[in-house]
Amino acid sequence: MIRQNLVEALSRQVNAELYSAYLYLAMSAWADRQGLKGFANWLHVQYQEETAHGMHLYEFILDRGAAPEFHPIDKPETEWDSPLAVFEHVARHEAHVTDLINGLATLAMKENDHSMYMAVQWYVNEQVEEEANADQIVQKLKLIGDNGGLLLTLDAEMAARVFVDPFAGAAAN
Ligand code: OFO
Repeated sequence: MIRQNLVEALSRQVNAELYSAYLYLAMSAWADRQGLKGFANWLHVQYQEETAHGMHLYEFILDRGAAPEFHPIDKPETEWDSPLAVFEHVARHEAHVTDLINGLATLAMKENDHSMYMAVQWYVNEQVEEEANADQIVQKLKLIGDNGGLLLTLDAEMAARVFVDPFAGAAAN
């Protein structure tokens, strides 16, 4: 049986992942309204990924025989000054999520819950990729500067991203 403080911490992380999904959806809508359909696509795929991250933890709680908690999802920001401002926000946000994930791993270890610790390790690795992706796009946007042609080239590149369920075929934990 999983301890209640761990159920609470995992439920908070489900909420944080669903907030991430909502934030990326708001960013996707912003990009769409700027005519940057490729950025909108990339951010929409990220919205789908974050939803999968949240649901995987939610299913883990259920698999451990506990009741997930439901908290309100915060309203995300909806306006940014530029694609660079969007991705600087993404980079800050993912660094924050990494802190949350590390906190969960530390808690699981402290409570001697190896199953939760193992489940959280997937997220530890995923955050390395999440932060690297954001930093890479920030770097590209800084190099592009005010060059509209290069921005459209990057937009076309971002249009190619497709959603692949990160947990397809995997057991819930
Ligand atoms: Fe769930 O990885 Fe981003 O936030």
